[in-house]
Amino acid sequence: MITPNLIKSKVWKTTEALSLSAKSLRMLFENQIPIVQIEQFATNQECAALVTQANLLGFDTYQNVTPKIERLGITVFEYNSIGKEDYFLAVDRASKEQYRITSASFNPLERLMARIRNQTGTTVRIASESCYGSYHAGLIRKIEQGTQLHIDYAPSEQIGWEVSKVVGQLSWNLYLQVSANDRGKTYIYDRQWRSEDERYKLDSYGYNEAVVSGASSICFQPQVGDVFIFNTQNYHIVEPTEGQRVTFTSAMGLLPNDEIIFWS
Ligand SMILES: O=C(O)CCC(=O)C(=O)O
Ligand SMILES: [Fe+2]
Repeated sequence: MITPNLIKSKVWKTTEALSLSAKSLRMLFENQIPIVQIEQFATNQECAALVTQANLLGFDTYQNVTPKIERLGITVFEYNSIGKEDYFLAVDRASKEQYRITSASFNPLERLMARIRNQTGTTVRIASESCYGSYHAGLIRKIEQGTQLHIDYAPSEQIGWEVSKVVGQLSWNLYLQVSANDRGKTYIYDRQWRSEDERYKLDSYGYNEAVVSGASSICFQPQVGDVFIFNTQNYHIVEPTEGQRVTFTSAMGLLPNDEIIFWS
């Protein structure tokens, strides 16, 4: 059990990455630890096969996002301005496209959901919306020029969507391809978004770095096949890389009834 009623913003008790368990997930939702790491979640071969298939289908570029980020799959972030109805109309096509990729290798989302189900014993499912049905979950994403400093937090960003009911939000990334050099690290700050931070907002998603001034941070250098999970109410930023940096990713949230939901 994850006990969502305990969720409060706390400071990190450690900067170490913990392995996946019911306890470490709860600590991550409560912002007591910065990351959960699952080493060797997938083999190099499994990851390479996903990248090959994704490249065959071709990536789209995120709308209204600089620097450029590419993805396969749809996001609530982009459909916020287009409309919820259109998002749900696009789910079927996105799921079929995802199947064409994962059927050539394996489905990282299903593997992760099964592991979390085993560890926590709680209901673990794809998010759904009354009247519209299932959300899409699972992007293949290329972040090569880095990101701005940002958060991903449905209670503040997806108002009016069911996913905004989560009491804590995480992101998980399976690193499918990374460049050999020492770049493309992900930095996470021990500083969670609060409503008064909106004055630091720069554009569609970036925040001025003054918002994290004085906050401690950790960074990690992903290896192919690893999964890293972190709390996306915390400010975070990905540094640019030279070459390819491809992940399989989605959002993951805890509902007040203890269910864990996934969406993109
Ligand atoms: O690619 C990464 O390491 C993290 C990307 C990110 O901003 C997220 O997953 O929320
Ligand atoms: Fe993010």
